[in-house]
Amino acid sequence: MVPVIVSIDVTDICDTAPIVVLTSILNSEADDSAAGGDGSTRQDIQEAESGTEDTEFLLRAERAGKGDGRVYTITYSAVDASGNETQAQAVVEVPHDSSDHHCEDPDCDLNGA
Ligand SMILES: [Ca+2]
Ligand SMILES: [Ca+2]
Repeated sequence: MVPVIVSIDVTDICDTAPIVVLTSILNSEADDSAAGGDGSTRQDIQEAESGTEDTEFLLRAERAGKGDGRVYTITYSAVDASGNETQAQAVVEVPHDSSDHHCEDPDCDLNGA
């Protein structure tokens, strides 16, 4: 498992401390693919508590052998004192070919692979 620490920068004109919570972490592949090639492991996302300001969790650096790489999509939502809500996402990629792992997004600093 690879520890992931998310850095969140949230600002609001009126509210100095908007509430930020982890909404979801989605895995683009099955937890344990029937097709094999992904290690027959389950619980590929661990220690993540949705609904809380959780910025530290574990992601498994594996992907299906016949896939084109795995993507974990991490979504946070922020709500200000007026009830205005916005969401932001970050992605962690597990590329199919480990000899070519990099982040496509220049602003992305999350690459658990
Ligand atoms: Ca698995
Ligand atoms: Ca956590």
